[in-house]
Amino acid sequence: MAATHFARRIGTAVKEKTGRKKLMQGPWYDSFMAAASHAIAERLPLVDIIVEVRDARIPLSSECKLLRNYPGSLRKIIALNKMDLAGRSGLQAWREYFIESNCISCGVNAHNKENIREFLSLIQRQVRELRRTDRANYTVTVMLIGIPNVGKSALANALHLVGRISAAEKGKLKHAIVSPEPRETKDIRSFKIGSHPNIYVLDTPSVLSPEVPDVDVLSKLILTGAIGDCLVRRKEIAQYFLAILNSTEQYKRWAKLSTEDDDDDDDGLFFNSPVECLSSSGLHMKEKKQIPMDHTQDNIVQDVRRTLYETISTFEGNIRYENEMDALIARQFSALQEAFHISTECREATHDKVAGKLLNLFRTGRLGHYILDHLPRNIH
Ligand SMILES: Nc1nc2c(ncn2[C@@H]2O[C@H](COP(=O)(O)OP(=O)(O)OP(=O)(O)O)[C@@H](O)[C@H]2O)c(=O)[nH]1
Ligand SMILES: [Mg+2]
Repeated sequence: MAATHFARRIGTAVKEKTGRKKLMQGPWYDSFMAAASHAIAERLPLVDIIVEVRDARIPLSSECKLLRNYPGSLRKIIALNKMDLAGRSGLQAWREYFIESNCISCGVNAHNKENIREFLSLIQRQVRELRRTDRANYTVTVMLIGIPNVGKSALANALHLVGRISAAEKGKLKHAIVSPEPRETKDIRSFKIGSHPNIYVLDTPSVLSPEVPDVDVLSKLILTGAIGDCLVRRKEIAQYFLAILNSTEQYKRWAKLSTEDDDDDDDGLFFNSPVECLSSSGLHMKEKKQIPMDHTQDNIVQDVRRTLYETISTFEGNIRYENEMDALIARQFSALQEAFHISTECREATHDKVAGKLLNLFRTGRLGHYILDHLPRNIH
């Protein structure tokens, strides 16, 4: 697949960087991450429930290697967060995959109140299950663990907000810092999410294996924002995204835009107004700002979608060949410059702006739903 070629380019760029600095491990694995991994690993045996938070768009690539020694058990839940960006229907097969792998999993959207209630119920069920033999009223701890930027802090806040109300908790509402940039959380912090028994959720700093993963996984981690954009030029990341988009059927859903308004957005993401969102139900201004809202005007997003549809559908080359995919992507960059109303500067600066805006639209779900990992073949 031609997207692999673009993934390889990203991998080569990262490897060149690590090679130049003579690093034996990924540049993300600094002394802080090493210390955080150590602190989390030490506490793991002491917590009652482990929630491995993964990005629903990459259910396998966002696995937290630190938890490999904690296979499926009553104690572990895999939360596929950012479900709104992956699409509910696409996640069903993954839920079945995790059931076959004896793992408890669930799709979550940290910004959706109803979803958080369901997730909290799942945690409470597991707590009850674990305590069936032990009725002592001890404090239950639930640790959220995962690679950077998967939404651990957003989930901690949301569970605290919802759980605290149902537990009639009078204590002060706490906030974990949530940010679109990876590696924001620096400490392990606890948030009360239930009473009788007292349940505390622990938000943790992100952990990523020191080994540089294969280029396929690496490029997905960069595209979804788990690894910061600074390792590779944004243009290369956007080219990789376009190669994926051009190879899928997603663009066909925008055919109507060539003639009329789009009305088939099933999760309301197009108009950038998350439905039944926690932001509209009690979050402070500070938190509202933390929900990644792309500020591109709706009519520009329409133009971008239309442009993408038209460039793909009128392209006569065979995008299975790398050079032809390259040609299509080059054409798309020029057309998108117009769609985004970017004035012409030097070519590189213009391309960088187009790339930044395009990645923002992808990462906030305004260019459709994507699950970038493939289900392992032996699973039906
Ligand atoms: N669309 C969407 N965005 C989400 C969701 N959960 C979190 N986010 C966004 O993802 C970004 C990262 O969220 P955080 O909660 O800071 O992620 P984290 O895992 O704590 O990241 P670090 O602590 O920095 O490693 C923020 O911009 C969040 O608003 C979700 O369910 N859907
Ligand atoms: Mg965090």
